[in-house]
Amino acid sequence: MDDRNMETGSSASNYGDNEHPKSIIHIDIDCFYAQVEMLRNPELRSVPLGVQQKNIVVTSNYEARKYGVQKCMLVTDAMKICPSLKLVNGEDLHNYRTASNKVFEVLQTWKCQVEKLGMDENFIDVTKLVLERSKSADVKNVALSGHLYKEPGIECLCGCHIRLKIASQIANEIRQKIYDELGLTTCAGVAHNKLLAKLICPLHKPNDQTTIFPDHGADFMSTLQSVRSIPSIGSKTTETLISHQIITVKDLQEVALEVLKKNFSSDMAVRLKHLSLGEDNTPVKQTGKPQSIGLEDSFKTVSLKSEVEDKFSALLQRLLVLVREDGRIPVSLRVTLRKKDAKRLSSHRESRQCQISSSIFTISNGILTVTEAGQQKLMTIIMRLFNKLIDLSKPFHLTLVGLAFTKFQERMTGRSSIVNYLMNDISVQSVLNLQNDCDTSATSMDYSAASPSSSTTTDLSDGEVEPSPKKPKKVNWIAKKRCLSKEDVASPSKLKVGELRLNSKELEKVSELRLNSRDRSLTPRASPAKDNLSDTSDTMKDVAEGGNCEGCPSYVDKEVFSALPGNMQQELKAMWKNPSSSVTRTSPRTMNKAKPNTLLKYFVPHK
Ligand code: DCP
Ligand code: MG
Ligand code: MG
Repeated sequence: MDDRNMETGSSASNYGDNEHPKSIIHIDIDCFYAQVEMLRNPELRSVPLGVQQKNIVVTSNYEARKYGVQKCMLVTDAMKICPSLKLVNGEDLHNYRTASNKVFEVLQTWKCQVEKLGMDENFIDVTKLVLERSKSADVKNVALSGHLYKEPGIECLCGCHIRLKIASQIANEIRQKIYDELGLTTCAGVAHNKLLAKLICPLHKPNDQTTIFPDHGADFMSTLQSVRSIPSIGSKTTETLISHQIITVKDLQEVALEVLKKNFSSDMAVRLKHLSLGEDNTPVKQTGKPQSIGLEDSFKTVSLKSEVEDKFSALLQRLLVLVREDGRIPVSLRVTLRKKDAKRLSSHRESRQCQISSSIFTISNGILTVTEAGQQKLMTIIMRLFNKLIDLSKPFHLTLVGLAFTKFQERMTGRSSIVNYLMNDISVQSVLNLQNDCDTSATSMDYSAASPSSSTTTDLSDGEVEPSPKKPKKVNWIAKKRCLSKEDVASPSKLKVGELRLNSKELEKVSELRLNSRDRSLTPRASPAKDNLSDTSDTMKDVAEGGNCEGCPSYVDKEVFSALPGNMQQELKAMWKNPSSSVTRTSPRTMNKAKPNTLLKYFVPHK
């Protein structure tokens, strides 16, 4: 990276100075919650509508916006400026989440990388599609769809103007399809990177789209009034920048890199500079299941432990609904607080998390459930974490509490581990993720930082995607070893990988059947649920009792385990007893060199 380039405002190589090969579309649904409500009740279409959460109008339809009803306005203020405002309660997010998932499904049909950002936004990398079309279309005469931020002075030599025009056509098709299939109107931004695509998107609202060419990136960025408008610049960075009188994006463009380096790491300083100039090289990362599922509740002030407990209890109830919809078993819980602090310019959250035993959750008729006792157990864990964050011997004042399940049961060892094939629910997850093929090596920009905080927010931050499993032979092998009942036949563990590559609907069905079969094969757990506030995983220690599966972790399918050769059973038990010396950490490469008489000889390493 050449610092001189940064200071003169020109970009450096890997941010793509003269070459702008990518075509990125950002889609944002218009007045999202309000549109969902209007679809449910078409009478609301013609009236000014506000969606209320607590005492805030979290969004309003465009009819209400004509009166000046803005997002996140107090209900009292909104009613003052628009007495005819119709309010609907938007605290149950279920319908919004369903609509959000449907939009994501539509976007997937373009066979491009799609990254979900919050509930109503998505990035689509249409680079390949644009290249394909540019071969067949009369590219020179291709027309731009929608608005252009600014007419170009000269054509960019890399040909990006034509490519972005093609991308704008694709954006229009995407928006049309979302409307035709779901009845939702959207806005789109088209650019050569995610940063500009997102920021240009709301330029013409609603139901419209805008394209920006790379040469106008820095110019457009200089119009942004606050550095906070830049996604990935969070509250802390904003505070630091403001304290150095860097308030607008233009300020950030103009400040010397050396000044930034005094206050941030060198990498961060350079990145801030690039962002201010509209340069961003983060990839569109295919979204899989959310990395965490959480809820927050904010309020004026809470100073009593009993009140905090009530807040957490209410959040937990709602969170358990979300987790049930998700279907994965959580193994880690995070508690977040925001302490009242008049001195700080912006909010500041503190969190503590711990592992939780998967045995708190049970699967009943294919549905993830938590018993009354399990819920109490979770509340005990939550309050224990709370006690770690707050010194109860002194008064405290909180303005926000949050709860999130941050990790889910997943394959616990290397790809080649036999453990993977013994885990009932895990195989379901792996099958469901066969279609997710993402580049986990690249770091993604944290666009969520730009989202305003609300009275109640849903943290469905996407990110980590499980690696696709590659285990046809072993899956089949285990299947043969099992004595199957008739209804077990649809279980994915008995299908060849070819059969596992199903469409999403079929996958859902398979998942259901799999969960049912898991339900049948799991023994009741004798050991009480336990949580572990330390860093070590207790999931491995979560031991089920009884039969010849004694000593196996509870996620192991007993039926499968008992079908294994004796020495393999022994080896697995030894491995579970002492995970640190586990053969499962063996890399696929070294597996060939495994000693005779280890369980590894039963398996063919992955290629
Ligand atoms: N939302 C929320 N709390 C906030 C901001 C938004 O609960 N502080 C919810 C309500 C919105 C949805 O998220 O409908 C999407 O947020 P947007 O910022 O995209 O706002 P809208 O989609 O409502 O309006 P726009 O047409 O401006 O995109
Ligand atoms: Mg929106
Ligand atoms: Mg949005």
